Amino acid sequence: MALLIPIFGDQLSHGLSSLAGQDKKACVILMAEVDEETEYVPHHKSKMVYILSAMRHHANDLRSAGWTVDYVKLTDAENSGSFTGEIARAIERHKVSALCVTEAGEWRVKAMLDSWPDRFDIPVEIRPDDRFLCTHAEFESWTKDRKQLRMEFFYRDMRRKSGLMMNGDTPEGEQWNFDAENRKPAKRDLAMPTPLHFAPNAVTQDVIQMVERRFAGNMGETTKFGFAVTREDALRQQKHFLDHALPNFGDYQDAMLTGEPFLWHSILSPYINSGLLDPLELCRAVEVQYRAGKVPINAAEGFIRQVIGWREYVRGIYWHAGPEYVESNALAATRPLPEFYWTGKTDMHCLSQAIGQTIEHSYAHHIQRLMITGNFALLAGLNPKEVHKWYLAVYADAYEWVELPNSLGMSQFADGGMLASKPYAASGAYINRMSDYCTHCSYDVKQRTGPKACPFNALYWEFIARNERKLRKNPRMAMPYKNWERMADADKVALRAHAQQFLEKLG
Ligand code: FAD
Ligand code: DLZ
Ligand code: SF4
Repeated sequence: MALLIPIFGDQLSHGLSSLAGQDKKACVILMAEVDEETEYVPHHKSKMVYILSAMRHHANDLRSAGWTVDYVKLTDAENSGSFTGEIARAIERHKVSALCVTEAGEWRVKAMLDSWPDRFDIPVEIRPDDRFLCTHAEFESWTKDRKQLRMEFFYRDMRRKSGLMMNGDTPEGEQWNFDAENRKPAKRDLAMPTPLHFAPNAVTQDVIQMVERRFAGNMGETTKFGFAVTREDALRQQKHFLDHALPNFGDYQDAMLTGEPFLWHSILSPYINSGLLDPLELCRAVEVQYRAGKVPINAAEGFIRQVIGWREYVRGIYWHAGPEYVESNALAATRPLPEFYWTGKTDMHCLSQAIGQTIEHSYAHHIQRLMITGNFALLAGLNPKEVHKWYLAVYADAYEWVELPNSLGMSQFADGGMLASKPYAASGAYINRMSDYCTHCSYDVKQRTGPKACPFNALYWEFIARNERKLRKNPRMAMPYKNWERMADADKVALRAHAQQFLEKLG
């Protein structure tokens, strides 16, 4: 009689809680490629290649470490297409007496796990996922008696808890946050590191062929596929980032440049989220670089803030908000997602750059996601659920727990401000300040109306006017509303008419 341990595609960690303390000889690990997971959104081809190849490599690593692994491929003739179906088949194959699993990463899969004790009539142990710094109970207790759930205060608690960049009770540099030093626009003459490219081996080639055959219509290219698919290679990219990109990460975190998809970002999120890299180990390595005088404080603190601050905070919000969070639509936005989100074919250069590199690499950095594709969707009033599904589909690092609060909450303000204190809405001026996109665009960022006017400008004012009733009282929106009120009526009419004409053409 065996203990069955199912491991999902975002649980590729040797220290996974469901494996801790188990007698390897008495266990069978089950890993399964299933339609249910490959089809809940039309995943980018590279995202699928990454996850399925990393799963296959992880299964081999576990076998080398002495575990018995039963691995079901998507193309196996008997594959039932669902996790639950595969558990049922494995119970038959291995005479299973009990199940042990690490908790699910999202509501959909949690509901499935919760149904297993009744469905299979054997003991099912669900263990907490201890790859996060903040437990569910800690986050819930942090939310108690707070009117607003703001990341900054949560982040300070995580600094105290982890001891990262702390000297006793005092933050390193006597300041919690060096955000103001993270906003330099980048110049083209700076030498930029490129992330390591890992040439696909035979296992990855097999997955590429299968994905190209089975998901021919999905977004993306696999010809340039170069993600790491093992922990060993992910650690190589981690070291490469620490040595070459981290020193400038702080300064240029918000910058964007034509033809430069990566700048000084780490490109580590796919590895952290699937479990190949340990986020705390990574943050400790960042602090070592800082203490050794190799990177400035705005880089080290800025990076650690993203991981133990934002990443942990959005996970907390996801579980706190509940399964109905996905239905939020505080600004009642209903416009369908334009076709160019899938093709990149638009004459707005900033959008064609951000979407084009997404098609090519299944990657865009934070400011591109927030202030280009996200900002446009917000200003144009695109349906937030469609926007959410797009982000979930197209990025190699996308799992619902991390993607949903970022897209629906932070970027679309669809939760009415549970996550962000104000909408991240901006006109072309912001994009022009933080990038060189406008100098390569057929639109003129300085014009607000007329055939050459940058669409973001009129759309911005249309957004302000359209949502006045909902946003006017937000103290952080006082300035834009003051500016709107000061504007001459004729200008207001012209701006709104221009935006509406543009939106009509959008479909
Ligand atoms: P870096 O810029 O090098 O940052 C370092 C690390 O910090 C990242 O690897 C990531 O683990 C963490 N991080 C930074 N910002 C965030 C954040 N806001 N939330 C959570 N973690 C963060 N991140 C995902 O991991 N998966 C997603 O599906 C995802 N969807 C997003 C959707 C939208 C609309 C927005 C605005 C942001 C989204 N993010 C998501 C957050 C962020 O854009 C990515 O984590 C980051 O771009 C990943 O690239 P990187 O590893 O080079 O990050
Ligand atoms: C994203 C993804 C894909 C495309 N395919 C699989 C799969 O076939 N098998 C699997 O175990 N996991 C896959 N994943 C990742 C899962 O969607 C993720 O692990 C679950 O949503 C659990 O949160
Ligand atoms: Fe984007 Fe407007 Fe700049 Fe063109 S001019 S790149 S549309 S912000």
